[in-house]
Formats: sequence, C-alpha cells, structure tokens
Amino acid sequence: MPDTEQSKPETGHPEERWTPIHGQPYRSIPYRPARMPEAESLSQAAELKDRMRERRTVRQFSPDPVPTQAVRDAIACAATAPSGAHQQPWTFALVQDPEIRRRIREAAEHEERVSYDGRLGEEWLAALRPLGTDEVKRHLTDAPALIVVFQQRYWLGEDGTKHKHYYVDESVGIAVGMLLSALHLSGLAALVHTPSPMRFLSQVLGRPENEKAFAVVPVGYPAPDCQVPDLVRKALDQVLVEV
Ligand code: IYR
Repeated sequence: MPDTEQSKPETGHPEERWTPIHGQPYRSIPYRPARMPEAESLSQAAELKDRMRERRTVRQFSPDPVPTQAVRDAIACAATAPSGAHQQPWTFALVQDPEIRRRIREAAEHEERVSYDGRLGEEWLAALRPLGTDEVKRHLTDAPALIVVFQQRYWLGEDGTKHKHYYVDESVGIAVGMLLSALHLSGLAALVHTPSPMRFLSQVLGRPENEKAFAVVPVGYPAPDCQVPDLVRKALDQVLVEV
C-alpha cells in the first residue's frame, strides 16, 4: 500500500476503504441500497412513465406564485446529477424579482427579434412553426420564477489560474433533464428557453466570467387558458433498439 495517511480526511468514514489506483490512494465507502423487489420495480417504472408522459412544455403561465421551497428542492435534485469528474459544473440562479425578470425578458426579446427576423434561417423557422414560437417571450415575466442555468466552463484557482472542467455540456444537460423531471413530479410546469446569444444573462445576473448561460427555465402553473401544440411522441419501438 502507498502511504495514504497524508491524504486521509480527518473525519474518515468508519467503513472507508483505501485502494491504490495507478499508485495513488483511492478512498471508497460502502454503497448498499436495499434492492427493490422486481414487482415493485415494474410498478414504479410503469407509473413513472405515465407521469412523465403528462409533462408538457408550457409557454403560457399563470402569474400565481409557486412554492419557492419546491423549486429549491427541484434544483437540489438537479444538483445530484452525475458530472464529468464529479466537478458539478453548474450554477442555478433562481430569479423571482419582477424587475430582474422584466430586464431578462426585454433583453431576450431583443435578441429573439433578430433571430425570428431572419438570423435563424428559413429551414429553422419552418421547423419551429409547429411549435408556435415567436419573439414574444411573455413567459419570462408571467412565470413567477425563472431558473437560469449556467455552466461553469472552467474553475478558477485562488491565484486566478483556470482549471479545466470535463464534459460540461453533457453534465449540465443531464442536470437540466433532472430539473425538468423534478419540477414536473412536484406539480410545476416549466419550459426550456434558449435565447441566443445569451450573454446578457451573465450581465443582468452579475455572474463571473467562468460561467456561461445554458438555458432559462421559467417555472409556474399553466395559465387557465394554456394551449400546447398537439405533438405526438415517437413510439418506444422508434427510439429503442435492443441488441
Ligand atoms: N431560442 C428561440 C428559438 C427556438 C429554437 C428551438 I430548436 C426551439 O425548440 C424553440 C425555440 C426561442 O426560444 O424562441
């Protein structure tokens, strides 16, 4: 065994194990979740599938407030996502202040006007037509909460040196998927809004230079007269190949 004493944290886990990996000490702790009986697995999976099928992207929100703690808990769920080298390269800005939401909407609509006026190109605009989107982003001020998700492209050491983060897009994408699931399962509606370019979000929210906006997720309840496009999801046999 290599000399592991130096790297041992002071409060070691009672059942920690030290193993050399490429000559370096690797510390692990036991993971023994109770195994779910098969019948329960099947019923949980089927129920979850049905609940997830009810999720829809919502663009028309009621201004009714949402329970802030439920949104914080959903963010806590998202922050359990696996990430490259467990670097957790994300920051979630929860914005409820009406003035900040108004500024975000104003800046987003400014960019989106340019996009819908031609920057996206005809093929892209045609692909969006079935979704009924345009440059008017009422959801940014109607929804009572916005979660602005930032990816940390790198981390800054105390002396200002930049250190690489790995698989940042994948990690943050997984976290946003978990966020949407958690919000939905908590009874809240959401939308992934990707104004482009998104630099204004860093400015409005005063985020540091290592963070880059990834998406804005408005959260709330659907408006009483909310309409959604009549989309059809691909059948399982169109998306699943079993080998
Ligand atoms: N970001 C724009 C355009 C847009 C792009 C895609 I791809 C969508 O699925 C939906 C919208 C917007 O938010 O309107």
